[in-house]
Amino acid sequence: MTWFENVDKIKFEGPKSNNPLAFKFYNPEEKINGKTMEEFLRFGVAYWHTFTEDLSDPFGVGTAIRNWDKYDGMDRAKARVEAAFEFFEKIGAKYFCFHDVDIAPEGDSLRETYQNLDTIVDMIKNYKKDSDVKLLWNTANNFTNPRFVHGAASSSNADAFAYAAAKVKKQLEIGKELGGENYVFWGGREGYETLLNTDLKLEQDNLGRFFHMAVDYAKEIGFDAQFLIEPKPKEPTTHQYDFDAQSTHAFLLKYGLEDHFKLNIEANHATLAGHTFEHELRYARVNGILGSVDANQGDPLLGWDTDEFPADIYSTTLAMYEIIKNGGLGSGGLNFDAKVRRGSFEQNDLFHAHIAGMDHFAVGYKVASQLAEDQVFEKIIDDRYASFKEGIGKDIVEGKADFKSLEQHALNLGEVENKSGRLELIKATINQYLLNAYAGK
Ligand code: XLS
Ligand code: CA
Ligand code: CA
Repeated sequence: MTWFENVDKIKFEGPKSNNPLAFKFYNPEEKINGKTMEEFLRFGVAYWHTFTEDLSDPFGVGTAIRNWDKYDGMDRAKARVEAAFEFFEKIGAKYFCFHDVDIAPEGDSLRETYQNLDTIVDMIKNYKKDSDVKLLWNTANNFTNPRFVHGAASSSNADAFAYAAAKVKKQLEIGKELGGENYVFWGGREGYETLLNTDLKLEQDNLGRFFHMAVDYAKEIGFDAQFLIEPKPKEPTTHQYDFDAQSTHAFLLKYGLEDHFKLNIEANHATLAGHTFEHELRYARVNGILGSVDANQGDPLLGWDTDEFPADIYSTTLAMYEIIKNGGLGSGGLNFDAKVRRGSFEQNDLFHAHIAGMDHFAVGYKVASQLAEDQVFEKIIDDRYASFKEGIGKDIVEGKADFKSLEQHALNLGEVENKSGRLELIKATINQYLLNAYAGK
């Protein structure tokens, strides 16, 4: 049985190819800095957007045409596993990610849900035996079901807190069973709609308690995956507690969780927070908490979490620059938390979309590697901050200055002389690198 009949394994054909089912820029075997693109980029497929998503939106029903939808319930869940492994092989992604509810339907009770999960997890385990595809991360969906209407770990209802804990416990066990390399917490409803009925302190303290319990349980069962929190400022709640990288970092520090968590940075969540993708990556990188990436993009005209496939090579270049400077993503990867548009309802669009995403990150990777090799930004930044390498600047950095010595320095200065920031030149240089990368090929 094959689920994608008209598609063979996607190959690299180079920038001149017109074949919609071929990579133009992503060459898995090409080496950059001693590593193949495949090894460095660690692409992941998001189970929910690729196999579970029906492309419905708040105003319209699903449009997706999927072979596996001729079944329902557990039969459909099993068909999806078959289709998923065929897709992973054909697109050549080595990782995948899922929520509990993506892989198996919820039963009438938590016990029945567990049974459904166990059946599917056994099946995935079997498929994994004949494949080198690995689990990048799994997670518990503690936001869709009405039981989480007031939140999960930050719910006003202790029973919802307990139910959420049970679901995470089960996913930690499954992560261990499937050799998951990371485990993600995205606080879908961990936030509030209004302060008028919210005990903000209790909710955040409970969230801290919940994360500690998760850390303890993972330790107890010997599950040593990297824990990741995925920041997002809003949607579905008005205010989400893991607002952005910086506020999540503050939360981790406040609750003594900093040794156990890194961040999963999503491009679209960055823009919802009013930041660039590279801002969130940079903040996480320089603070040693960049763990993994949800590779997508938003639509600045809409301002929702549209989860589009990455197509902006300027953005993928700056993102890959941060990832290169981070020394790669460690156990993390580039997970396409992205869905095809509602109008792209044919099954093959799933291939076109992933090819585009992989190609655009490959371009970004190549250009960013060249920028890093030529030390383009390093030179600019070194020069810009040169005043901190000698004299009074060096004293400031080394903690040898105080207000009295600074005043003395200022009194003798005359006036402060600044140098140009040269932003236009910098942008033109980036474009030059982008345009030159494939020139003549
Ligand atoms: C939703 C999030 C979600 C997480 C995993 O906006 O991106 O899909 O990645 O729960
Ligand atoms: Ca995400
Ligand atoms: Ca998202």
